[in-house]
Amino acid sequence: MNWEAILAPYKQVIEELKVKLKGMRSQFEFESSHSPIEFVTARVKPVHSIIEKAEIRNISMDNIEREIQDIAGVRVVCQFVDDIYTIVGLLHDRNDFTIIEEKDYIAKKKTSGYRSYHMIIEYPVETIHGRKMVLAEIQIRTLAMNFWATNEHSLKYKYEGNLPAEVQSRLKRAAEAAFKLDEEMSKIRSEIQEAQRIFHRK
Ligand code: 0O2
Ligand code: 0O2
Repeated sequence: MNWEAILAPYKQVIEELKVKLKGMRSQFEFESSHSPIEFVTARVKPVHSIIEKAEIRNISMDNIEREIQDIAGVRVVCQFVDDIYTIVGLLHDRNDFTIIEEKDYIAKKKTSGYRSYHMIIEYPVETIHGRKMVLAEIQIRTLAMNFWATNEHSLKYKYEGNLPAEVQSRLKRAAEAAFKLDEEMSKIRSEIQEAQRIFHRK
């Protein structure tokens, strides 16, 4: 398979989405209001991960682009839980892509303790061979959720997916602590924002 050719449109999609989301952040900053976006990262799934996921899920190579929805992945990280829903609302109002699926793992966390809001979108990308519809996954989460997910991901990698029970239960407790942190920060949100506005002006 010519992976470079297959992945080229995905690379373009994540670059375009990064520009658009970072543009939203700048607009909030120009208007000197609180930006619901702290930072944006993106990646094209590495070929070995695509192949591995296809094998585990019994997906034939012909169906990879339809069945693996996170070949293009964009992550939006926010300060507060409410910011996540502000972004979700803003993404709903756009007409440069179609939202085809949404999963709210904040309202309903995964058994691992994972929390985030996921959106699968269909994004039209212009190539020299015409327009191509490409699927992409947008993950929206707070800094605390991101901290947890990053650490849990590293541990899963280390233990090749088989986390010892003790580590699993520690991670579940850590997930609850991260959520508690989000709740506490939300309660003093207006004070934090006031402080950040003063700092920004200086
Ligand atoms: P800014 O304006 O400094 O935030 P790029 O193509 O270089 O724009 P790339 O290669 O995708 O982006 O980089 P990466 O590693 O995905 O990170 C994207 C942006 O997220 C970078 O900012 C990082 O500084 C920022 N970032 C990553 N992790 C954290 C974090 O834990 N906290 C904060 N505050 N930012 C983080 P840029 O793109 O340089 O732009
Ligand atoms: P990567 O690139 O290693 O992150 P579904 O088919 O709907 O049942 P699917 O397709 O896995 O499930 O979608 P889901 O559950 O929405 O998760 C997709 C991505 O969300 C994962 O990508 C992870 O990035 C992230 N994610 C989901 N659950 C967890 C979790 O328990 N811990 C962490 N750290 N991340 C999670 P991949 O494919 O695992 O790949």
